[in-house]
Parts: sequence; C-alpha cells; structure tokens
Amino acid sequence: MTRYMVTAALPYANGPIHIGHLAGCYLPADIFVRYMKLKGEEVLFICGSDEHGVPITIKAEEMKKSPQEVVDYYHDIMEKSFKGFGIEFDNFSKTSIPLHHENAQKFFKTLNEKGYISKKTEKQYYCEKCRRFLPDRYVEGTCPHCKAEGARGDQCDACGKVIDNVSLIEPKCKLCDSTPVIRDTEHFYLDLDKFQNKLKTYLDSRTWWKENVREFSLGWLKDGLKPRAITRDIDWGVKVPVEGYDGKVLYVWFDAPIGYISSTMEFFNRSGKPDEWKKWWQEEDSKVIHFLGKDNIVFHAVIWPSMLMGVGGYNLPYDIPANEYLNLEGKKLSTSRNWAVWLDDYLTRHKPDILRYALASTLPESKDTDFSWTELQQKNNGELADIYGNFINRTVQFITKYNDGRVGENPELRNEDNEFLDTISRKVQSIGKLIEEYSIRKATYEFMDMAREANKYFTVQEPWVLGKKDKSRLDTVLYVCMKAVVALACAGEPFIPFASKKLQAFLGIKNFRWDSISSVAVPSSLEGRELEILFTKIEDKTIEDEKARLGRKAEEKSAGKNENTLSLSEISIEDFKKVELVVARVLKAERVQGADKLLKLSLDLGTEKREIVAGVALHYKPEDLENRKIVIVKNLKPAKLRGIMSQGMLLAASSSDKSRVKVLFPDESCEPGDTIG
Ligand code: B3M
Ligand code: ZN
Repeated sequence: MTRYMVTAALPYANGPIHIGHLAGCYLPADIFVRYMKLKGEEVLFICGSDEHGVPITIKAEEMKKSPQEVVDYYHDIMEKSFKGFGIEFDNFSKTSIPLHHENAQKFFKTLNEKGYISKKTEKQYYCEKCRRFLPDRYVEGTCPHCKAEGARGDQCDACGKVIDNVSLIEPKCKLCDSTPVIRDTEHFYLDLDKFQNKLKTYLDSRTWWKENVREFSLGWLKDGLKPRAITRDIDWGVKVPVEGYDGKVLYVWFDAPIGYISSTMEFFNRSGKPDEWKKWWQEEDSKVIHFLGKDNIVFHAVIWPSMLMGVGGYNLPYDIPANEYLNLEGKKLSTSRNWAVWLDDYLTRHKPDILRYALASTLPESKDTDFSWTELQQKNNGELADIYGNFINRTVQFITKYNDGRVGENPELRNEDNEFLDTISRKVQSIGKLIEEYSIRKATYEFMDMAREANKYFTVQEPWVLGKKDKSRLDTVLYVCMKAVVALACAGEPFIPFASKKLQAFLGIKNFRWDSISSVAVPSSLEGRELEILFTKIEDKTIEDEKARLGRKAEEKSAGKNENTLSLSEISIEDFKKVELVVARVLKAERVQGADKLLKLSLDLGTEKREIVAGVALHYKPEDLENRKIVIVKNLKPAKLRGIMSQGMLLAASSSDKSRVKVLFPDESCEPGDTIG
C-alpha cells in the first residue's frame, strides 16, 4: 500500500502565521491530509519551524533578543495558531534541535565525501559601517530580473526568482541603509551542475505536476545549473562540519528541507520506533508530497532533489503542489507594512472554520487571488449559515419539533429520493477526486453544492405539508434528509473540521471511511440530543471594524510601533511597581462635546483633585459613574484629548472587540488615594 509522506513548508520562526501562509500551503495540505486519512490511506503530516538563517538573525537584531529567544517565542505562537486553526500535523518540530543539526551535518559530510561540494572564494556584499558581510536578507535593492524594488540579496518576492550573488541593483545594507562594498569570502558550494542531466530526467518524468511548478523548475535548467553557495558568514545556524570553518554556518535553505526528515525522526523516536522514518523517506512505496508557496518551488524542485540524489538512498519528491500568492483587499500581503490578517489575532475574535472555508474557496491554486473581509462575510452568511447551517437546522428542528425526534426507520424510498441520495453520493466522490487532484477550491464548491441540493430537496418535498396528510411519507422524507445531514457532517470534515466534529458528535458518528459515507447510519431518534447553531451571521459592523483594524495596524507599523517587539518584552516586578495605581472618587462626570465615546471625569484622589478623559461614554452614562470609586493610573504622562488635558487613565475590562467595556470598581470601603499593588 502506498504511504503518503506529506510536508508543509517549514515556516520561519520570525513572526506569527498570516492568511498568506495558510492559503499558500498549510490549509490545502491539511485538507488533503484529513481527506486521505478519512479515506484510510497511510499518511504522515510533518512540519516544524525553520529556525535558522538571516530571517531569524535580522528579527533578533530588531527585537534586541537572542536568536534562540526569538525562535522559541514564535515557535510557540505558530504551534498554538496551527492548533487553533485545526491544522493537524502529526509532528511540528523545530530545526534548532540537536537531532536536526546532526542530520544536516551528515548530509553535508556525505555530499562532501562524494565530491558534490566544492570550495570557492566568492564576492559578497560587505557593510563597512556595520563591519560585517551581508548575506541574503541583510541587503536589499532592485531585482535584476523584474526590476521590482525591495528584492533581497538571495531572492525577489515579486517575481519569485533567486538572485545570484552580488547582482542586486542599488544594494543597501538592511541594518544601516548604507551602500555596501563587495569583498571576497570563502564558501562551500553545492555543485548543482553535476546534477543537471539527472534533474532533467527527473523533472521530465514528473508529468503529473502542476503545469506552473514543472515549467518553472525546468526553466531553471535551461541556462545550465551553476554551483550554489551553501554556507554563510553568520554565527546562528548549523555549524559547517569542517575544521577551520568555525565562523560559518550552513545556508538555511541547505538545512531546512532536511528538517522534514528530522521532524519525522523525532516523531518516531517519540513513539519508540527509531527506524520507522526510513520507510517514509526511503522505501519505494512512499510518496513524498511537499506543499508550499511559489517562492519555495526552486528549493524543493531543483536544489533539494539534487541533495537527495547526491546523498543517495532517498525518494525524490513525488509531487510539489505549490500555490501562487494570496492578496488582501486588493493589495499585496506584506509583513513589513503589516498588511496582513494574523492568525493568532483572528482567532481571538472569530471561529477557525469560517476562515478555513473562506480561504479554501479562494485558494491561489493557479493564479494569485484576493481575500477580502466582505467575501468572508458573504461566505459565512450566504453559504455556511444560509445554505449549510440552514439545511441542518431545518431538518433537525423539524424532526425534534414536529416528529417527536423520530427519524423514521423504515423508509420507503421513491425514485426522487434515490436520485437525490445518488446525487449526494456522487458529490462526495467528486469532492474526494478533486482533493486528490489538489483542486481544493472546486472541492469546496462541490461540498456547498451538496447542501444546496439538500435544501432543494427539503423545499420540494414540503415536509410541513406532509406532516398533516401523510405521516409515512414524512418519515421517509425526514430519513432521506438525515442521510444528507450525515453526509454533510462527514464530507465537511476536511474543510470545516470543528463544525463537522460537533455535528458528528450530535449524530453519534464515531468512525467512518470516506468511501462509505453513504452507508454511515442515521440515528433513529434525535430525542434528548441538542445541536448548537453551527454558524451565525456576521454583522456588517464587524466587517467594517475588521477593515478599519487592518488599516490601523498598517498605520501603526509605519509610525514605527511594532507590536511583536512589545509583546516579547516581559516586564519585571520593578517595572510594574513604577505604575502607580490609586483609588479615586468620581466627583463629576460629563460628556465631551463632539466626542461620543468620551467622558470627562473630575476626580478626588484624597490629597488632590484631577481631571481625566475616559473612553467609556458608549457604555456608561455620566450619572452611572458619579460618586463611584474607580481605579486610575496616576503617574501616566498627561495627554490632551479633544482639548482637555487628561491626567490619568481609568482601569476597565473589555472584550477584544470593545463591544463590552466594564469599569473596574474597587470595594466600597476603599478610600480615595489608597494605593494598589
Ligand atoms: N522557511 C521559507 C518560508 O517560510 C522557508 C521554507 C522552508 S521549507 C523547507 O517561506
Ligand atoms: Zn550597514
């Protein structure tokens, strides 16, 4: 039996995950894996954080933290977000673990022994001001291929091409913005030219690859492959295992793909089967499938296969279903401009299934696509709630309210019933086939189409009329509807796993195989069972808020505020003690002209009187606060709000969307001026 070794690109541990990453590979990979597992295939889903290279060291410099602190911090955030979003890896490892360092060094040594690695002195950007070499992202400039600005030393995000050494136009040091000079430095090279012919045969044989991926990879071979530097002058990463090269590390793109293997080893070590990984990576009946975004294609389709061929004994990638880019509200996603929806942030306000479904219906499978909040709202309100949720609700409601919870055990199926059930079965099959072809978007449409068909059946059969005149026909119709509910509960699992699992639990479904969804049993009675509403409508206001939030976050970023930096800085007890919190009594509260959110509060602090402006007017009337005791930050730098000098800030608790704001009132026996802490 074929084994499927599925990987998703190892995300750099230099920031949280955003929707671009999800659409690029994690969501399609997860949908594929969930489906394959439901089909009963042997599948392993492997990932981990990519913790080396310049992306990490630059972030560490920005955050004034060590690289290890940075990767530990983001590894945890990413792992939590993936979990919260239902991306179910079998193992999520990290490349900074000793096991991985050993593996990467072994790869290097073997390639070196076999004569595939050479040493060369190369030209490299060097910043005289920072007194350091500027590998990869330490330098930015104009792309020599597509002339886009902001290309990095090693790769251009705009055209996806790899940039040859020192070929950027108008290069600038990323750290200090000065123009670097070019200096010589000695590096190890992987002799890609030695794999040219074998690679050609390999790529030619991969006729089933997506057109764009195969063409792009073959394009690389056209001009003849040249040796590529695989070491760097930085001190964070896997040390070059050659004496006398202590100051150098392996290029992150050399060690990262080996991380897939390390993660697999870690997984099996944990389960006490240390040799099992070999089956997945080396035995002929395993297929290695790498999910990734288009900027990673060349590394997986050209360089990685060369490394594997060179070392020998490994399976070459069987397929590389790479996606194009996802834009956001018509603009390119950008971490540096903070134009992104961050998954950890999204999950504080909304359900994972909604974003999974909205993204799955707009995956950039063959061209760049756009994500917008309005579309997410439409997908949720118009499809998940109005079609899928509606059908399930009306069926369940009807059975519990008008049929005593009975589903009808002895259905007498007519032609129209069989036809409908056939349609549902065909759709389930077609979803599977589409997922196997990586046409996840179409599979998602097909899934919603099942619910559409089901609603149609319900409407045409008019159970509300049957209830009065033909009880036995009603039983049959409700039974057939429940068959469709069961099919939706099962077939929805790859797309909307959280809702699907809830629905399955409600229906008492424990185990099922994709190919026998049509024979999963329908419960004979729903009595005593309760199903919560799976999808509710999203208000326009929420969507407006989300759009405003996007803009605000981007502005904050350009104004130099960096949230990530802040959240990493833990404060000491000494720092906390600097904040003076005191009890104050509200003498007078009044609205602020022209500002419907603000109240001006005149306070008694025991030893002095003060005025503060508080943003609670939407939640409290002036008289609600008058004479109450509150807590304020006393030593906050005064700030002018609407022309009023605010000399402090009151403490209040609020929900993340600020729809609920509650002022914290201390115990009535506190006196103005009492300190807190
Ligand atoms: N970390 C690039 C990226 O996050 C890189 C992928 C490695 S896959 C082996 O886009
Ligand atoms: Zn510099």
